[in-house]
Amino acid sequence: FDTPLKAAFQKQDTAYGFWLTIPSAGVAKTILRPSRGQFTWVLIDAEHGLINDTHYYELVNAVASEGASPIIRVPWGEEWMLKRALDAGAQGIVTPMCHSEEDAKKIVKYSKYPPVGTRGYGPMFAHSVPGAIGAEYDDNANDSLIVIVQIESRQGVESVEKIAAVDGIDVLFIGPFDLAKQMGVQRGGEEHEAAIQRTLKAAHSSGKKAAIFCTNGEDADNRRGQGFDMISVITDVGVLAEGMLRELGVAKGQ
Ligand code: 3PY
Repeated sequence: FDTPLKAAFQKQDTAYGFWLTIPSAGVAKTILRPSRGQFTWVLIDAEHGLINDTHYYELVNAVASEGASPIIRVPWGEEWMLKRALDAGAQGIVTPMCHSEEDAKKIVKYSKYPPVGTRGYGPMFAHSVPGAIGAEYDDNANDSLIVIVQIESRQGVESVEKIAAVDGIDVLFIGPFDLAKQMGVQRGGEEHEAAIQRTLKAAHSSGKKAAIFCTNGEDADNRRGQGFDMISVITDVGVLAEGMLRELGVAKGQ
């Protein structure tokens, strides 16, 4: 069952998405409706921002009903957190701070139903998410859902080839902000960029996809040129603040 993100990966298309931090189906739809088809996925962020797991169901449905893949970033790679995100109908999950091969194996185990993993059964609403895996959910969840881990620490980068090789991991997602902080280096500096490039290469060498968080279109275009497969262009709050202030400046003749 090809979700929009999975289909883009199969076609080798660059999959563009954005970061949703405001718990509002209205915000998600306001962005997705006019851009229909151009954003392949939306990251529903429950690690940071205002979203918690009681918002998942409504947000997942809002995103899926506009033809994009709802991807939930859980607060941490805990089994119960992954289970609740997947049960709400997420088409993929992102877990922060994957430091090792063991971390990656644990995330795969928590994300897959037996006999592959240990995911508990109770997909409350996953069967009815529009355009998703639908009634066939139970039999196809293991193969259809996309498992994404974030590489955003020195330990993660040092183990990145082993993480990429873990069966069931689909995407390595770079968090450039945390990566810089955790490494104690400048964002955009030489060491930081080398870690990003090593992660990109490790993903592709293992036949996996590479993703990255960007803060604007120019940044995203640069990463597209480098061969990233999944790119977050900007955040909801980023656009709101920038857009409003830009127009205020115009209004003031600045
Ligand atoms: C990071 O840059 O650290 C992220 O996880 C994306 O916000």
